[in-house]
Order: sequence, then structure tokens, then C-alpha cells
Amino acid sequence: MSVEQVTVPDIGGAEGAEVIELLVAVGDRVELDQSLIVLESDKASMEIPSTLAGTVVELLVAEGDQLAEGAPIASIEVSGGADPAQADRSEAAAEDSESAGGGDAADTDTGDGVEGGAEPAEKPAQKASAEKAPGAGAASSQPASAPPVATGGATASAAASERQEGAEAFYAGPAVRKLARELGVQLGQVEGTGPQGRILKEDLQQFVKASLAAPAAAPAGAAALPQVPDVDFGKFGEIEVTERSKLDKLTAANMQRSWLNVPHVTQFDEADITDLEAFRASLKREAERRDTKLSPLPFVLKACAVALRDNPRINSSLAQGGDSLVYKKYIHIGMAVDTPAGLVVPVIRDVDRKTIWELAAEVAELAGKARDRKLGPAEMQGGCFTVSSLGAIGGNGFTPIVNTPEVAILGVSKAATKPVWNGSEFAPRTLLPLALSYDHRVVNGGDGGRFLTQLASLLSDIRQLSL
Ligand code: CAO
Repeated sequence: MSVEQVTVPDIGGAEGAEVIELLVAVGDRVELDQSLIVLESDKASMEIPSTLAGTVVELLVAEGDQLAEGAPIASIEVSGGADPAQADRSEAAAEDSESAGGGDAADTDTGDGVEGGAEPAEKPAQKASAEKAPGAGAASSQPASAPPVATGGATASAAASERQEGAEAFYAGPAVRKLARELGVQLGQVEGTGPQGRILKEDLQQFVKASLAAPAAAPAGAAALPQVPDVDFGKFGEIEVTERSKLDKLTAANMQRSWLNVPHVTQFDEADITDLEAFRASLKREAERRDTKLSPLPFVLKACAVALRDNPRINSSLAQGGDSLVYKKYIHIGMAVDTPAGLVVPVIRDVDRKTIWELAAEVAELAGKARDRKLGPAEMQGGCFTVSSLGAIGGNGFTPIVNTPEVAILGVSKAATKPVWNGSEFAPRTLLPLALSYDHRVVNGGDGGRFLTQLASLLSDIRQLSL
């Protein structure tokens, strides 16, 4: 058992390199080549490996000390002194490091089990500042010890030094490098606030925080979404600012997601609902008896169910990132409801199996629940298609936004009586404006056109609904 000193190896002529990190403490067991300290010169930072295996009995340096070649670092109690076999291994490791271009600091394994070995720390596009690694000659000049492992822009081999041309060093200790690897952060993106721009743990944390808060980056090749600047409207007149409801904000996010992801096409048509309206008027008393209201909507829902059954593509959804299409054998239709808190879309299940009266009752029930904010999550899930009816409000057309992952939505506007040419004369007919928006990744113009034409035809002659 003897106590021996580990000294600073040839560090490439650096006059005074500062101790910026102690990687071991008194009492620690260290292995051969395990990094003891991190030195930082004006070129790069480098880990200094131990030339001995044993127990640290004294640390002869402190953070901030300036060291040159030969300066003692630590006293280590070794059993039987340095093992020549270990020295051979160390030499071989040094050679490996050179021949493997092992040079690539990212792959450099200090072999000591200490995580946080060097990693690529290059900013390729930036100005050259990392010269040949200070430790580059160390492996050959001191074959019995592993070379210092550069942790900055410099590396332990000449090959790596060449690759590093044009690179800039990033100063960061092994703990920070380890954390950066774990978080998947490239040190080149992080601004160091430590001495000489050294990247501290706090800098990494700050970087991650800022990245999470920032809007998602545009994929390569795509334009980033331009942000709409905030305007101080108070400069132009009196204003009142209110918090938006959660529902409002959620709807806004869903709308934007759909608008940005779905290539929309909208097709328009008018259904002649003169006969439907006559039939509906004839049912007024029956509706009162059933204590319900019969608007055109249940007929529209029923007609949609038939058209969805006959046009299965409109009743599908994209899956697996667009590689497959899911055809649904059920027909659940969402119904947009305008409430004081915002827009909600309860879903009426199995529309194809329900009668007009059942649908009328369910429209009233779900609309009431929506306005009273009593809808459960299950009542808003599973829709295959959506109907947005603004008929009671007005307007003769609008382009609804697809309620993803559905692939189509029907916008219904206010019916109006108009003169229609019947071949021999103009006759007053009640026309219901329809707009079908669809996801053009799934639905072609032909699919959309067939669906909308069938829908208009079903509403024009509701006898077909019973077929
Ligand atoms: N044309 C003419 N009149 C219509 C009509 C149409 N397309 N649709 C409904 N009407 C009439 C009804 O017949 C009723 O009149 P009567 O009482 O004289 O019969 C009146 O308008 C009111 O109807 P309603 O709104 O109570 O019932 P509804 O079944 O048509 O609609 C509901 C129910 C819940 C869909 C609706 O109230 C609603 O909230 N619509 C808004 C949907 C929306 O906001 N869409 C936009 C989403 S994107 O921002």
C-alpha cells in the first residue's frame, strides 16, 4: 500500500489552465483513467484522468487554481503501486481513441464508468476557435496514461482536431453535459452565463423552460406560423378586457388545429324542402302532444345518416399518420350547439336507427344539457360527422370547419322561399342552403358531390328516408 500523486499531464502547452470542476472528493475510490478534475484553458475545457487506481486521500487543488503540466492534483493510496497491465490498457485505450477517430468526442468513452464524458460540442456554422486540442499530443508523449479528455471544442485526437476545424468550444462541466444528454439538449443552442460563457445547470434549465413555453417549431422546410402581434387597443378608445372561458379557448385550439392540418374544400347545394316543410307543419299538433318541437334538424340528421351509409368514405377517419383509413360501421352524428359559454358538439348515437321523433327529442335534450353545461364527456365523443345548423339564426351560406378526426361537416343555413323554374313557370319553393366542408386528403370532389347531391335529394323527397 503506498500513496502516490497524480499530476497534470502535458496539456498542449497551456500555461495556466483553471480548475473549473472537481469530479472526486477525499475518500472516493477512483479507477484508472477516471476523470479527476476539469481544467479550462483559453482554448477548451478538458477532463484530467487519473493515472492510478485507488482511494483519494488528499485533493491538492481547489476550484479556481491555475495549473500547468506537472502540478500535483491528488494523492491516491494505491495497493501495490501503478499496475503495468493497467498502464498497457490505458495506452491501448489512448490508441483506440486516435484510430477510431475516436476522436469524435461524442463517442469518447472515458472507460471509467463516469457518465458525462465529452460529447460533440460543435457549432459547425460558426467561426473557428478550437485549435488542435491541447491534449492531442498527450497520448503519445505519455503512453502510460490516458490523454486528457477534451470536454469542449477540442478532442483527444488529431483526426478529431481536424474535424473540429471551424468549430467553437462550449464550456460545460461533465454534470451539465450529462444533464444535457439526458434532456436531449444540444449545448450549442444554450447560452452560458458562467465565467467565459460556461454553460451552467441553470442555463440548461432555463433553456428547457423557454423551449417548452415557445410555440412548436415548424418542421424542417415548413414556414413557421407567423405570430399576430399584440395591439394596445386602449390607445384608440375605451376597451374592456375579459378572460376567455376554458371552453372558448379549447374550441379555438381545435379550430386552429383543424384549419392548419386539414386541406378544406367546401361544396354548396340547396335542398328543396317545400314538401318536408309541409309535412313538418302537418305534424305540429302531434309534436305538441309529445311535448317536443320538430325543426328541420331531425330530418337533416336522418338524411345525413342515410347518405353516410351510402357514402362510407365520408364516415371514415384517417389513422396511422394518414397511412390508413378507418371506416366506421356505426353512424354517430355530432350537432353543434351555440351556448353562452361557447360552442359544444354533443353526439347523437346511431342516428340511422332512430325515428324522427326520437331524434327530435334527443336534439332538444342534448341542446338543453349543453346550454346548462351538463353534458358528460361520453356525450361529446365518438362522432363520425357533424351538422352545424345556423338555420334559426340566418345567413344563406357559410363554410364550416371540419371537426377532426372526422372528415366532413355539414353547414345548414336559413331556408328561404324563392322562385324556382319548373320547366314552364317560376314556382315558389322553400330552399335549404347546404354547405359540405371536407378533408380533401380523404374526400375527393366526386365523393363530396355525390354525398351532397344525395342529401339534397333525400331532403327534397323524404319518402326516400324510409327506404
Ligand atoms: N331554416 C329556417 N328555419 C329554421 C332552420 C332552417 N334551416 N332551422 C331551424 N329553423 C327554425 C326552427 O324551425 C324554429 O322555428 P319554429 O320554432 O318556428 O319551428 C327556429 O328556427 C329555432 O330552431 P332551434 O334553433 O330551436 O332548433 P334547431 O333544431 O334548428 O337547432 C340547435 C337546435 C341546438 C342546433 C340550435 O339551437 C343551435 O344551437 N344552433 C347553432 C349551431 C352553431 O352555432 N353552429 C355554428 C358552429 S361553428 O361556429
